[in-house]
Amino acid sequence: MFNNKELFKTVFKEQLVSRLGRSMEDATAGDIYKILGGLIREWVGQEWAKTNQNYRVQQEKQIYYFSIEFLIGRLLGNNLLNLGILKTVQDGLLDLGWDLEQIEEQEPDAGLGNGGLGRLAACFLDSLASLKYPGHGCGIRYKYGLFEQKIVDGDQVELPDNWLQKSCVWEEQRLDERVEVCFWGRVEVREKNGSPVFDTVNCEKVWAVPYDVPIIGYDSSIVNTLRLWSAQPSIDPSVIKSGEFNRHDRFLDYTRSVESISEFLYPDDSSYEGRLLRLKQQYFLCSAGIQNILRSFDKLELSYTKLPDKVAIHINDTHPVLVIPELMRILMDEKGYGWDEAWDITTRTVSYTNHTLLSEALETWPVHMVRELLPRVYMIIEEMNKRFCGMLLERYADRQYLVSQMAIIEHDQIKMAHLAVVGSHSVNGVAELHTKLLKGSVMKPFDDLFPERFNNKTNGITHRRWLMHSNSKLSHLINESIGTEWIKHPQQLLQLKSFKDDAAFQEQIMNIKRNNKLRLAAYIAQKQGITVDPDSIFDVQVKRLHGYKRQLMNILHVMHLYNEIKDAPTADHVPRTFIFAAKAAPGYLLAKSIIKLINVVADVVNKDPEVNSKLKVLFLENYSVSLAERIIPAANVSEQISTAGKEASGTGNMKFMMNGALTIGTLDGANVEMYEMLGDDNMFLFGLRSEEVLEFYKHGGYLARDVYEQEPWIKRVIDQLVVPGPFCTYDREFELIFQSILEHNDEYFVLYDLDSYAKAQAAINEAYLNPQDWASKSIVNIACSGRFSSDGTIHQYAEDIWDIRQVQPSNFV
Ligand code: 26V
Repeated sequence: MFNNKELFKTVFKEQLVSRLGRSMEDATAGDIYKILGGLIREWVGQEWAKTNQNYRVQQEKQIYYFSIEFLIGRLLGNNLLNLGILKTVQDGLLDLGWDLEQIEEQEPDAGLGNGGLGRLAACFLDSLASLKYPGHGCGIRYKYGLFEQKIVDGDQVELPDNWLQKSCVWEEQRLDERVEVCFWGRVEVREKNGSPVFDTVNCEKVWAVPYDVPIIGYDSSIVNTLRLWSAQPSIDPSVIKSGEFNRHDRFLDYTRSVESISEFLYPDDSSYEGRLLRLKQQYFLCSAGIQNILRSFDKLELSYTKLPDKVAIHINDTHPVLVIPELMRILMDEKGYGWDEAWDITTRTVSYTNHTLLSEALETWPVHMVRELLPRVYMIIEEMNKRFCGMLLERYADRQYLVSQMAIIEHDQIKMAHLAVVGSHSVNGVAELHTKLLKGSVMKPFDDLFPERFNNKTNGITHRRWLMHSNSKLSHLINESIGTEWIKHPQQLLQLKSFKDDAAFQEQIMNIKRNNKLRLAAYIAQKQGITVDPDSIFDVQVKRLHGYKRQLMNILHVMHLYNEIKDAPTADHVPRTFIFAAKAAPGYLLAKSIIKLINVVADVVNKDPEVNSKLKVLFLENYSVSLAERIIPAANVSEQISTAGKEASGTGNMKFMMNGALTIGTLDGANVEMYEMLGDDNMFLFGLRSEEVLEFYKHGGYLARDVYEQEPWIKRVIDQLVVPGPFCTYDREFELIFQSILEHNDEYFVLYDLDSYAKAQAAINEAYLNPQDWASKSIVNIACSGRFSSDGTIHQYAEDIWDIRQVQPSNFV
């Protein structure tokens, strides 16, 4: 059935009629998508059941990856690819008059994430299943994903992302596996056999209902599970009896407040209520997930002291860090363990990844909020803090300042990263530089105390989605040249290096790139009515909008190019198309202002006949996984230009590299490791190094105003932000940006690095003028990208942190 086109067509047509009451002639693209999705779900059902049954029977150790974000994007194409039936289905549909790509477009993007952190979780799930590791995701089934972005008059407008509107073909609701999560209430202490017992009474109960999404491995016969929890009202019969909900409006209030828990990803946290809701979400995820894990573990009928032998729990950043006190609570209050034993079990089970050093992104929660919402959990955190500080006091009698510096609770705030480090057995950074900085700065005293806990796991991306699926032509060319080994062993891509000077291969690579550019150009023409030159350099910066990522530096440089062309319209210029896509956090005004600036510059540049054959600027709205899949294969240049030391790793950098784009970048995050492989011949480095940035932060010595005064072209573009002219329609239009540079002294060193950035851009123009040489660099990039497959990363997590093993489906019962 899986690989027989004729059979596929017959079954497909039957299903269309029986399920939708439609004939092939009357079917819409939406119908085709629905039937195809349903068929795949049905086909994987058996393997899904088999995988789960075998995990249980063989008592394999399982890893549960807890994350507040899972940016999985669309699943149809990837599922077909991983099942090995992409071609059969593609051809079958073509016979029936449908183009698979068009059908894939019917699927809403599951945008349950914001950026790299959520996409990493999704890539990891793909690698776990493909490498036959027993690993599952645990997240929240947000009714609305990250907002849908529209650009109206150059401004970002946020609309709700109602991705579930048309129902999701992949998910399976498992009502029978729901669990109850408790909020509020009061803790009562009683004595039992001489020991205190803690009961939380009068709490508000909420059902956590799981929705399971199958995670299909590539040619692995493994189907793991992404379990997403949805909040639903739970009405305790005793509450109904006492007349609590006699009033209809109170019942509605309760229902509303419960449903809001899984309504939005990142609810607005500018108010107290918003902050509280985020905390509720985090505990909801942790409590539901832990209860679920323990319920599965109970089936093994083992002592809980064996939990770390059978279960690994990983927390993706600190959002799910309440798994630590929650596991402690259940082990002590419900399973009867004492503190020390519960602590040993918990810390041996949990591991943690840090994803940022930015102090504003390190989470803290006010004591009073946690104490009220989660009284028993708070008691446990307080006890953790007391014991930890006691230990520190003994150890650092001579350096008491370390105690307050390292405490979990300080100034009535709970520091979630400290809780995570103290309550887990492994803490990892996501690129070598990031881990080094983590150990040397933010976490220095913790690294001194627990050196064995800290380790590095450089991020990775799944080459199945980011090369095989999104750039199938390139993938096929690779197969033709080095065979298909690389698919299971992506490091084998290195063999491509031997083709770097092969003229025929170079031409094929360039042809594929040009086709991808044409495809993107068609999309741009359709969306914005703008024609772009496929022979111009496609220079791309797509990622969250943030000061440290320095989209501002990029657009200031574009303004400079515009000025240069206007000054000398007949001079030679290598044509460039600058492409941006980015969402800004709704409350981040500076970021929104940068989006506006990009759009204003785009409008001016694209409409100016003197300029627009040499320069084009595009801002593509609503950046998402599927848009990334369209843009990245078409890029010639990848902009990875963060202030050194700020980007923990970056994963977009790896995706571009894998698709043959050349990077212009700083020595930041995983760029450093890319550079180690690529060298100066195949990458365009510029700007401050992280040590230099650190030095400036520590000792000062940088004045943005000096650069502004001393470099005329820089002064000119900065002035253009506020003085009416081509980019500024009214006086001081971009004052916020202007001030961030000159009044707040350019926190991210945009002006400092601008000149060296411009020089690196000029070097790119030079290189592009030699197509053979450019193709050769592009080939080396693709060849070296296998190192950044998430398969390698997952093997390292499995061996060094989780201690899990690959299963053999051939041994399955
Ligand atoms: C969060 C926030 C929230 C408050 C305002 C400022 C701010 C800035 C950054 C963040 C990021 C939180 C964590 C995160 O998403 N880190 C990203 O994780 C990726 C996967 O490890 C990594 O590649 C990116 O470099 C890192 O930024």
